[in-house]
Amino acid sequence: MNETRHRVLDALADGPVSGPALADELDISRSAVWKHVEALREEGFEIGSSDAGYTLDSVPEFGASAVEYGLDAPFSVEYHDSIPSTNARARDCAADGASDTVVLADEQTGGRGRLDRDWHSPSGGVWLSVLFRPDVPMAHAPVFTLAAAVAVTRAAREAGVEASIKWPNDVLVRHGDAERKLVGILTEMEGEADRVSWVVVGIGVNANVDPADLPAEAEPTSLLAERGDSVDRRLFTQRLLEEFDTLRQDPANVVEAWRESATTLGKQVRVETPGGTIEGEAVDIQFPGALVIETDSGTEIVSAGDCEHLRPITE
Ligand code: BT5
Repeated sequence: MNETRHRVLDALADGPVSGPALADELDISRSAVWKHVEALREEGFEIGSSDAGYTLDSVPEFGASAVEYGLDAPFSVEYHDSIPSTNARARDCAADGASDTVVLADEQTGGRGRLDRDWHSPSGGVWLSVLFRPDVPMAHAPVFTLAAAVAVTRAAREAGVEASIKWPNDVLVRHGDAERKLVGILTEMEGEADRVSWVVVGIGVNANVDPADLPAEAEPTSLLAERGDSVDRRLFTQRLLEEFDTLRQDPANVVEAWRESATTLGKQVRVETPGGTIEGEAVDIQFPGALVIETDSGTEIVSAGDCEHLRPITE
């Protein structure tokens, strides 16, 4: 949304405000005011007009302007009702030179997980990718995956869902011994060794989605299923982006924040890494995201892999 339209919205929210007063305040013509008001109505804002002037009566449920309006983070949002993959689109935006851009969709038709796996993304989810250009070496980029996991966990908890993180990138909800997957995160990046050019953090949240519409073998859950009613996706997305914005500015503190939200530490784990399977107790996490595992034959430090929490062996 452009700057003037933002200011029109802010003035309407404090309204009623008359067209001429708005034109004066923003130093634009009356017909420009009218055009902004019409454009906002087209985007789903309900704007009333009476003798007293314009008033903002309601904000659209979801979409680019809905998320940008009232967002306390410097992202511009691009929204699609349906798109193959928000990560693919964000990578194209990166190639065009963009930054601090969020690509958001209601539905993805070709959503991707890690290792080219499918990510099911029916209508009703929060499928988004954040494109930004942090001033860090490539080796530090995994910290942004952790930051995204912390941000989405905090937003889920605020929405009343007791989520926690499984190393490195899954956000789960526990049901007794079972852990159900609520969120998946896929980070992609490009750059030179000493400096990242761009990072795309893709976050897929099963928000207002029926878990029956997701692959059963993944043992999925959703905010809808956990809460018993649908979540306000606009507010949820805003909280997620605001938390992520704060965390990305302070990479050194992300690991500590991650520890507070994670369930992996202290657990017996089995991690499938590119170099083989490692089993043992997960004892710590190290910047920018490596897991420290005590195995029978010593300490292993793992920077990537698929992690399974093992049940404790009872004698
Ligand atoms: C992930 O991969 O968990 C990363 C998923 C990232 C998705 C986001 S959505 C926005 C952005 N745009 C994209 O195209 N991608 C990102 P991984 O750890 O590899 O898990 C993939 C596995 O999770 C699949 O093989 C399924 O078993 C399972 N799965 C697929 N869809 C799921 C869903 N909606 N909920 C829970 N599990 C799912």
